[in-house]
Amino acid sequence: MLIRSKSSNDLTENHVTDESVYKDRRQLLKKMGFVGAGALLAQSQSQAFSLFGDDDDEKAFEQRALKHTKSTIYTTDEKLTPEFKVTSHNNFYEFGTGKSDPSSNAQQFKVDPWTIKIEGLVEQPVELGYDDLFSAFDLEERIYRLRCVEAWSMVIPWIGFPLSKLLEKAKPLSSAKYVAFDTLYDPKQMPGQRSRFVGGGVQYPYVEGLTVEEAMNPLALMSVGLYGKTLPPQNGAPIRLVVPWKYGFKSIKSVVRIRLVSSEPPTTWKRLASNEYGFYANVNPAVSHPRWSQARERRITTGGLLDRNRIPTLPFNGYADQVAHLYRSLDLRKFY
Ligand SMILES: Nc1nc2c(c(=O)[nH]1)N[C@H]1C(S)=C(S)[C@@H](COP(=O)(O)O)O[C@H]1N2
Ligand SMILES: [Mo]
Repeated sequence: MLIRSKSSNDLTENHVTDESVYKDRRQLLKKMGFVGAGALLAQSQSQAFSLFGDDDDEKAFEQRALKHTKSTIYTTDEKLTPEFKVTSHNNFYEFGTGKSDPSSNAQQFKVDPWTIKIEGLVEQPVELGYDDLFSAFDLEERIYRLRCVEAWSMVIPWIGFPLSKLLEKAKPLSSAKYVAFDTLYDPKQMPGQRSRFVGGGVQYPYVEGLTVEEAMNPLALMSVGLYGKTLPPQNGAPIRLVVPWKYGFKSIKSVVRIRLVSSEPPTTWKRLASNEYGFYANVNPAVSHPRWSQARERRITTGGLLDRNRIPTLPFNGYADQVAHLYRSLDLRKFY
């Protein structure tokens, strides 16, 4: 089948844990020769990158309301992370490595027209255009926890459709064992892709992957919106993956290509530091990152100065009932 149609101040976030983790990541990149010493001294990332444009007077990206139903299954009673926090505290290295860089540098990002292709080991390659993203599938709101490997977390009302529905359209062959995802590569629009300094030394495009069984799990979501509206660019507009039982870096943003493949595809953070970030990256309080514990997390609930809500991290980020069976034969210390 072929479907074709056409700033906040980040300082309040620099609490002790986050800051040490952040510095650790920067130290790693520095060791690898990607970041100059000057960058480590920079107090504020947004200041450091203000040379990429003073967009205060430029028009902000416009979101539009999305028709959707609310899932009664994929929900939680936990307090939602406020929308302003979900859209201003981001990791999207294509727009800079500071938490407030994506929201300040991505406002001019063009998401329409957009094409996402599903190809590789499939019977029927599929291509969706921008409008298809919102009309080809029923859209559902799901409230998921998002647990970053840096030990902070949010509770986010996403809107989207199951990844399985998209893959089924393409009819994967039985030889397909993995699913590979690519983010857009467009250095003209993404300052991080033009410079190692801005992009944290990541080899672009950002790539991610899942096993076919993981991709077919009902929890795996293709998100096209949050808080009732289309995604803002900093959250991965116009379409991104959300795999809530894995560390946040698996939830790849602004996806343009999905490929069914026969062997484990490269993934961005594993490629950068395979001893620290694995292919599976399931949230696991029992397996520490080599440089910090994963036993607890800072849940962002108000986004205010006193938002110091530290809670235990749950195996598979609290989704063990739905996904633990996928890993019964795997040693999760080895396959981290
Ligand atoms: N293309 C791309 N996708 C990405 C990232 C990135 O830098 N580039 N960062 C990841 C990380 S580390 C996290 S925690 C989540 C953050 O998603 P959010 O900003 O919507 O909360 O996006 C993930 N997806
Ligand atoms: Mo993350």
